[in-house]
Amino acid sequence: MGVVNVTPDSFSDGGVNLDPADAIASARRMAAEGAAIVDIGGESTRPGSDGVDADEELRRVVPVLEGLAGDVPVSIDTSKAEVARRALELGVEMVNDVTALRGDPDLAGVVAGSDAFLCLMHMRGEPRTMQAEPRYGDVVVEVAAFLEERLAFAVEAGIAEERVCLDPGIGFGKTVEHNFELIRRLDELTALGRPILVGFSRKSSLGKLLGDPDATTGSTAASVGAAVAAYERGATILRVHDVREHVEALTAAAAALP
Ligand code: HH2
Repeated sequence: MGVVNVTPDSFSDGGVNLDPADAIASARRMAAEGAAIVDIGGESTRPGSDGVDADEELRRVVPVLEGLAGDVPVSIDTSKAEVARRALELGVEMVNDVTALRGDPDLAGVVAGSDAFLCLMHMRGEPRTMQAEPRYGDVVVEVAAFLEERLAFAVEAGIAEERVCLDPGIGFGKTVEHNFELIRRLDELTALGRPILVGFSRKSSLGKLLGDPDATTGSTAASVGAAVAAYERGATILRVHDVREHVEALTAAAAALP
């Protein structure tokens, strides 16, 4: 899954794809480089961010979705029913909701009324406050219980279980150690029986791991290392900014694994 943020303030590619023509070109390039789907987002969820309203989010993403319609498989990174509804009309195949259907009470119905796929992600707190001293008893047990509960909620709302994937939410209310613990014990999440999506790409934990305590991003090389480890532990969708590098590394990893 390639990432295209149509935002001025995303933590690693803010501003790069704010112009719709640039965003469309980036998404096309990612598809050509081997991305199976491209995740388009109009709102940053980086730590400390406040979010934008639906009108602004639509203003950012609609021209991009119109430009890509029919050409490139697209997922919409949104928590808002209104944005998801419009995106589905424009042909997106997946709704990627970082709030796991807790942000907008109407989103579950919008997804249930379509034949779209859905990603449910774990987040502790909200982007504005989530990195303030995150604490867990056992992070993996708590994330697994949360995802299991949100999956049951989605199914109860009429969304087919076969269309849902689950995501531990790397960097969303977690320390460096929490994030790596989730990858080390990813088998406890694959045991939930749904495909697991991991988004470690460029996240600050990678920069912190490599020795910069104030890092806000991580390198491509570190991102690729984390993605290969997640893949080896059973992740089937890797959400990444640098598609070519990840496709090459994952192709080699796949050939080398039993
Ligand atoms: N991470 C980000 C945004 N959306 N969705 C899923 N399912 N999983 C993730 O790990 C995830 C996500 C944050 O990364 P990015 O989109 O690059 O930045 P920003 O939120 O600042 O736009």
